Amino acid sequence: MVKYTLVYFDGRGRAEVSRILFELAGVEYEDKRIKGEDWGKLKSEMPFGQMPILKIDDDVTLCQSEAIEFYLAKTFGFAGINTLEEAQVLMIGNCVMDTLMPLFKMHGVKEEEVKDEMKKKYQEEQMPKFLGMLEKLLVSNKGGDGYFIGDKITVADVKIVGIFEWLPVFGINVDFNKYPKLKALNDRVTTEPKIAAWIARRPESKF
Ligand SMILES: N[C@@H](CCC(=O)N[C@@H](CS)C(=O)NCC(=O)O)C(=O)O
Repeated sequence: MVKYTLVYFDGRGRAEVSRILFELAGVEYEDKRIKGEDWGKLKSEMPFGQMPILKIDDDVTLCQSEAIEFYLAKTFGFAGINTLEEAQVLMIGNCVMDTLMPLFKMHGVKEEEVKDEMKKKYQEEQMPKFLGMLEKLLVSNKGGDGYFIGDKITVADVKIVGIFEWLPVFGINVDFNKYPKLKALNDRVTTEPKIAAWIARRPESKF
């Protein structure tokens, strides 16, 4: 049996998609959560100075959340059924990360006025545009009542849940009713029994 250790802060953040993939696959792993005060001395041990990382059998260490997610998705069968679907899975994943980039930038801004301006633009212009495009991409797969790619859940669908979870963390209000297929997909994914069980028992966290 492969030994997996996922190391991240005590939050959902960039590790949650990987955690959900472990749950979906029913594969055991260690969910190692580093306290903020311990991070300073660990940072230099990380391959790229950041988390998450995934240790595989204590031999290999992967960094970069999206590489970790794709590795797990492919290993567990949630990355599409052929090369084209794999590319489509990565495509949706990149789209999702692009929708969140302005948020991450905003987070680093110190001046409150600039931050408020960025937030307003994000909430009123950028995010609605991104969500509209994602809704269209979803609909382009057989009307959008299933999943983003093919006929079964992939990591691309799991990543959508991230949008629904990240926005409230940053105080962004978006009317998801305007994107009914996306909203229904989020509901479908979060009520999938293994995922729902994880959401119900996972540790409470601020982000
Ligand atoms: N591109 C990287 C970004 C990783 C990243 O930004 N990690 C943050 C937490 S979400 C981190 O380790 N922050 C602490 C630091 O940079 O010292 C990924 O997707 O894994």
